[in-house]
This record gives sequence, C-alpha cells and structure tokens, in this order.
Amino acid sequence: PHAIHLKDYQPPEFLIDRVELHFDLDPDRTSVESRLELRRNPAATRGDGSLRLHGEQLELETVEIDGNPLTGSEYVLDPESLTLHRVPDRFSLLTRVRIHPSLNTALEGLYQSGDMLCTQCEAEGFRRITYFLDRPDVMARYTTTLVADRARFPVLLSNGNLIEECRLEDGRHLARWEDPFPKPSYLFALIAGDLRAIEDRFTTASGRAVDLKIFVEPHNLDKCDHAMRSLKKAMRWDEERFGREYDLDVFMIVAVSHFNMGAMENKGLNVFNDKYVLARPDTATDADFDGIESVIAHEYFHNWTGNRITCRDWFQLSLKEGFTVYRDQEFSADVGSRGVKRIADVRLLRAHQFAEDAGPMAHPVRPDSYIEINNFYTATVYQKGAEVVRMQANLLGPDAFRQATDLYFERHDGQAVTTEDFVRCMEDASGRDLSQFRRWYAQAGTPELTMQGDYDPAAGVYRLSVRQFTPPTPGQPEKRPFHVPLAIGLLGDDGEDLPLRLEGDSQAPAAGTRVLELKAEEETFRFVGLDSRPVPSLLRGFPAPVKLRFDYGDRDLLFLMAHDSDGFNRWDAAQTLMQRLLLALVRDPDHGVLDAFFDAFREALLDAEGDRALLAEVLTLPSEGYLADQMDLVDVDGIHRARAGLERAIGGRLRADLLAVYRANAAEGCGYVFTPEEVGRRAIRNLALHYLMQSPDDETLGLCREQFAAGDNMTDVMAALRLLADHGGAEGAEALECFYRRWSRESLVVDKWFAVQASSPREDALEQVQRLLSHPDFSLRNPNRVRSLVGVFSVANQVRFHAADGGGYRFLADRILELDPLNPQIASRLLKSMIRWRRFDRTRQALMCDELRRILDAEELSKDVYEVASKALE
Ligand code: BAL
Ligand code: ZN
Repeated sequence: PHAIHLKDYQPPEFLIDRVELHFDLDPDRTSVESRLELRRNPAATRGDGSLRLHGEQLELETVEIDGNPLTGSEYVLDPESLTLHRVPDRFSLLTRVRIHPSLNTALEGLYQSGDMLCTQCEAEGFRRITYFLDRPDVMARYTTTLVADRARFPVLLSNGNLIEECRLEDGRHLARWEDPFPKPSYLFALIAGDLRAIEDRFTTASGRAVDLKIFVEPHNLDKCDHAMRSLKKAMRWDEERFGREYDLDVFMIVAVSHFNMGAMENKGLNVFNDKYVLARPDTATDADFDGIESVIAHEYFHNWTGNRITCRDWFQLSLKEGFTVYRDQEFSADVGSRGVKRIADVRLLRAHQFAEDAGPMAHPVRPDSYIEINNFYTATVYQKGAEVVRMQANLLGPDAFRQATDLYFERHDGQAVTTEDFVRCMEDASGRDLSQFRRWYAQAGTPELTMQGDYDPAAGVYRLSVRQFTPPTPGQPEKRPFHVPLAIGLLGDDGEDLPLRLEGDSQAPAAGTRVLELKAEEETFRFVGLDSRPVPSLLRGFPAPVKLRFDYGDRDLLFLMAHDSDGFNRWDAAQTLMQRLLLALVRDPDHGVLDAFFDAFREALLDAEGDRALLAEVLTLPSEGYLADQMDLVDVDGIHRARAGLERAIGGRLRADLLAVYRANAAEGCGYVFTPEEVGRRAIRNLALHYLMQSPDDETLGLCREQFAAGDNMTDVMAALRLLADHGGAEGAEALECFYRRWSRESLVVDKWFAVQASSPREDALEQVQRLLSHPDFSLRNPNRVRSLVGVFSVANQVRFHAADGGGYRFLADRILELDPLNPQIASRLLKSMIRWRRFDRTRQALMCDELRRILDAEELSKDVYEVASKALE
C-alpha cells in the first residue's frame, strides 16, 4: 500500500455536470446503470488526457460513449479503476455494472442491513456502486431512479425531492428522486426497505414548509419522538445562531442497524446508526438521549457545513468535521447545561485526542498524508478540529465570528474548499492576522504550557510567565510556537475575581476573565495593582487544546474548587487534586488520604444549591485510562488498585452522606423527563449509589436491587445492573440473566448487556468475554455488537485488557484477524487500543509487539489495518 500526499493534490481533469442513476435493486444482484455528462476541466493543470474512473468490486457489463458501445480493447480495467483513452472534450458516458449487496460485509457502498438495502459512501464507497470520479471536488446534480420488488421494499428513498412514483409489472415499483443541489459522490444515498415513518413539519424562518420524516423498521416506531424533537430544535437553532435555513422540501432520516459510523449526512437523506435515533425512557439512558440530540444536530448542521460547502480533498476533512462538531457542541450547550457540556467535551478530548497526539498515529488537524482515509476520522480531525474553530470564534468574538461565518457561507456556497479558505474568511471579516494561528492546522502534538507565578508585595505586581513546548510527533521532530489564547482570572483572598490590569493598561478593566494571547515561545505578563498574592485561575473554560503545568499547592486547588467563578476550572481543580492523590497512591499504597480530602468531598456532595450534573462531574474520579496517560510508565495494576481503593474509602467514610444524597434525589413520580435538572438528579443519585456499592452492605445491596427491579428508566436500571454485575455472585448473575430475558429482542439494549460484562473489572472478565463470543446474539457482522463486546473490553477495561499474561492482547489480535476480511474499518479501529505499547513495561511491550507483528504477517491484510499496525511498529 502507498501513501497519498496533500502536496500532490491536482484539480480533476474532468468534471461531471449531471448524473443519472438507474438501480434495479436486489440484495443478491443489483444492476446499476449510470449516465454521466462529462467535460474537460478548464482549470486542470496536468494529465495525459485520458479519463480514469474509480471503481472497485464492480462487474462491468457495458460502456458507451455518446451512445456508441466500446469493445474491451477500447478501455483498461483494473481492480480499482476503468480508464478510457481518447475521449472527447464533452461527452455522455453510460456504464452498466452488477453488484452484490448481500455479500458486502465491509458496509461501504450498497449493502444489506437486516431486510433493508442501504448505502454508505463517505469517504470512498461510491466507487463500489458505479464507476465515477469519486473525489469530493467533483460536484454534480443527481437524478436517481430506484426499481425494486414492491412487497419486499415498499419504501424507496434517495437524495433530494421525489419527482415520480409508479407501479411496474411483476410486483415491482419505481421511485425517481432529483437533487437540485450539486454534490460530491460521498453524499449520495439510497434506501430500500419495509419501513415506517413518523412525520412532522417545520416552517423555516422565511416561511418554507419542510416535511420531516424519520424512517425505521416497524417495531421501532415508538422510539423516534426524541429524535424528531431534537431535529426540530436543531433546525431552529441553526437559523437563529448561524442564519442557516434548510433548502429542500423534505428532510429524511433513516435508522439502520448495521452501520460503521455514528451517522451520515447524505443530502436530504441522513442515514443513521440506529443507536443515534432510537430511544424510549425504558430502553435508552440519559447518555443515549444526549448522544441522539447531538448527533441528529451534527448531521443536520452538515447540510451547510459539509454539503452546500464541501471539502476539496480528504486532507480537508476537518473543514467540515471540526466546524460541524463545534456547531453541535454549541447547540448542546445552548439547549442543555453549558458548563457540563464543556466538561464532557474536554474530558473526551483529553482522553482520546491527547492520547492520539502522544502515539504513533499522531497527525495534524489537516493531515499531510494517509494510506487509508478511513483511518483519519479521528479525535484529532473532529474534536481538536472543533477546538481550533472554537479558538478562532473566541479570538474574533461573537459578532465578528458571525460575520466571518456569514462570509464563508456566501463566498463558498456550492464549492469544494480548504481549511485555508475558512481561515481567510475569519481574517477578511475581522481584520485579524491569523498567519501564526494557521499552525494549529499543520502541526500535530499537544502543546505543553509551563506557567510560573510570583508575587511582589512591595510593587503589588503578579508576574505570570508562560513557556510553550510541543513534543515531537511522527514526521515532525520540531515545532514552531503556536498562537494560544489564554483565558485567565485572578482570585482575591475572599474568592472574588480581581481586575486584571496589565502593566501599561491605560485604565483598569472590570474584574473577571481576561483573554491574553501567547505567540512567542516564552512570555511574561505583569499584572499590577494587587494588594495581596492572588490565586490564579488559569485556562478558564479550556481556551486552547493544551496541557498546563503549574505548581499549584493543594490549598490553592481546594480554594479554586470552592470559589472559582469559572465552573470549568472548579471541576478542573477537583480533577487535578484527585489525580495528584491517586498518582501518589499508585506510587505508594500507604500514602494515606488526608481528612481534608474527605471534608472537601463531603462539602461538595452536600451542596444543595449546586447544579447536580456539574457536581456529579466534580465528584467523579479521573478514569484509569486518563491516569495512565499521566504516567511515563503505566502501572496498570497500581492504578486499578489505587482508584478502586479510593472509591471504597469514599464509600465507607461518607456512607451516611451518600445515603442521604441518594434518598434526597429520588424521583418525584412524574415519570422520566430528559431535562438538564432531571439528568443531573439521576447522575448524582447514581454516583452516590456507585460509591456506596464499592463497600456494599445489606442495606446498599438492597437499594441497588430495588433500583434495578423498580427502575422505570434505563439510566437507573443500567446503573444498578452495572453495580450488581460488578459485585458478582448470585446477585450479579441473576440481574444479568433477568435483564437479558427482558430485553433480548431489543438489539440496542442487548448491546448494553454485552458492554456491561466487557467493562467489568472482575478478574474473570476476559473469560466471560470469550464465552460471550459464542453467544447466539454475538455477530462479527454487526459493528455495534462488535464495539459493545470487543471494543468496550479493549478500550474501557484497562486492567483486564492489559493483563500481564497478554491474554487480552491475544484476544484482540484474534478478533482483528477474523474481522479484517469482513470489515476492515472496524478491524482497524479496534487495533488502535494496542498501538501505544511504548508506554508499558517491557513484558507488556513485547506481548503487544508480538501481536502487532502477527497481524502484519497475515496474508491479504486491508490497507486500513496495515497502516495502523505498520505505523505502530515504526
Ligand atoms: N461524515 C461522517 C459522519 C459525520 O461526521 O457526520
Ligand atoms: Zn460529521
């Protein structure tokens, strides 16, 4: 396999203006006829004049140019393309191919999921449907005709508006769809199935009526209300916040049970992993409701950021993904709790993106090269990309940022553009110079900011010096300084914010947060007019994707935790304290825990006034994975022992308080509602139960059993099930058995049942996971099921996956080798939990490397797995 480089980008030699597709659909044998109107691209700079169309796994039957059939000697076919030499400057090309959806286990292109047929074309799936210029900078208008058996596939959908429907002979029927907007092939979609829809209507700001339809299999019709509510909220929000209106007469969502990604933003026809559509209070948790709201919004927002304006090439993926994640984050913050949302997003970034930046697959937000683009749908492109947009929004301020996004939509509508075009709009609308800022797109790695503060009482000056350093990443041994926004506050003795007056300021600013801009490798900021030593509140709201090193004393952290006006930094201070304590306990199990820690924990726990969701975040210990990331050499067992020990100690020492919180936060009988307040109430209550169950007695076990049996909502039932299953014994087995019996027909709930067992820290977890491989409900062909068992075990069960005997590694490598021939995308994703082997002890290093080599030695490895395994061993 060879790498593709950004520096080699060339505009396409041909453009396609119109596409007419005709599908004769059958799961075993589908015929695809395609008519393309092609012309030479006047902007093309290079080429030999021939037309090379992408195509994979297609059985070619016919090729015609302007109605004249070509013979086999007039074109060249290879497994990846169809090349036509000597073509006119403008012509019509007809091809007819056969494909086999039921044999398509990779779930790219046209495939069968259950009884339906569906497509996934991003990034390069369209070439498995027909021969095409399958690259995002070729944008065309599509008309799609679908023909299928009427009884088996009564619903036939594609992009755009329905323009014709009729019955045909032999029980078949036809539907024709026309999409008036030019689009790249990765946004093509079709669906055929026996589906039902819930329908609604949305009137846009300018008065256009849009039909909204969510299609699901008939038995899921009662689980679509939350998705529909979320969609309407997202449509209104995008009008109000970004001035973006929807542009077709109909917006459709289809829920599919076999899906590699979370969802896909195909024009007018979003196809979703059903996990991000289906929810009823008794089948889905608060986290599921939350995920649905944000993914529905994310895909909808792509209509402007991705579809109307798309990417020139796949190196620009973050142009649409980073911006759209930023948009969905802001939406969730506005409709839910802004503080809690920011914490959740930063937790995710630190856990996944920082880890990616520190490993062998580290890459910039705009990568320079790839072997397989599917490997670059990463936390860096998505989450760090969103942070890069957020920094620009904050540097410009809300008004200028809105002007800049308006300019972007106006200037580039209908085009395929680059991240550079995006930044230029930010500059042109605001007059700001972002030349140094652009490094965020080009340089990989997480900058480390080392700060030092010192107070001069005689002068009343607080000096804050900041040094930035970004560690080397593969292919980038040295980094140049970033342009980093620093949002900072200073707290006085009473915990109130002080005015941040810099030396040279003509007037004193108001007390609060001030955004400084770091550009050099090292800078010192001098704050004047301070009567006593302030406590600095650094990086408020997490203004940049960086790591902070500042030598806080424990007392300062406790002070910030209690007083900081910035909720994010109150949480961060608590996390730093807990992390510090846990790492000390890893190094020395006899380190002991001061009473002051339990006192602060109790004080926060009993804060009746506070936002409960925020409180639950503050009182949750950093995860084992996150603690591992803070160590040069990961002590797998030490981390588990220390964290479990501290949880037990909290559960024991604060038993009475936790019980009181558990009881005080009982539901008040109004049934399940998904509001920030109720989500917060359930979160703090289940956290209290979690701590209590770390050293359970008859009373807490009884509470847990009661909650499991009585819970009318999946949030509470799952919380109790997890605790009972981890507790083990007859109780655990019984709860698991009872849960399975009740929910065995609800696939998404069965996923939870697998996941609970896969993430259990119980010593026999791997044996149990091995047994579950032979469970009749387990299938390697369903990505959600694979993720719930194999993915959860390898990502969310550090102590058992990294067991010193290497059993976890062997298990994962075996699954990857089984999966790779079926579904390379999923196989390659699973592999990512074994690539940071350098951080472990020699024994584990050797075990992981053996498995990586075993994988690389396999015959006919996919490009996806090859790229990850080979980079891991470089
Ligand atoms: N475009 C792939 C799925 C998503 O990010 O929306
Ligand atoms: Zn996206």
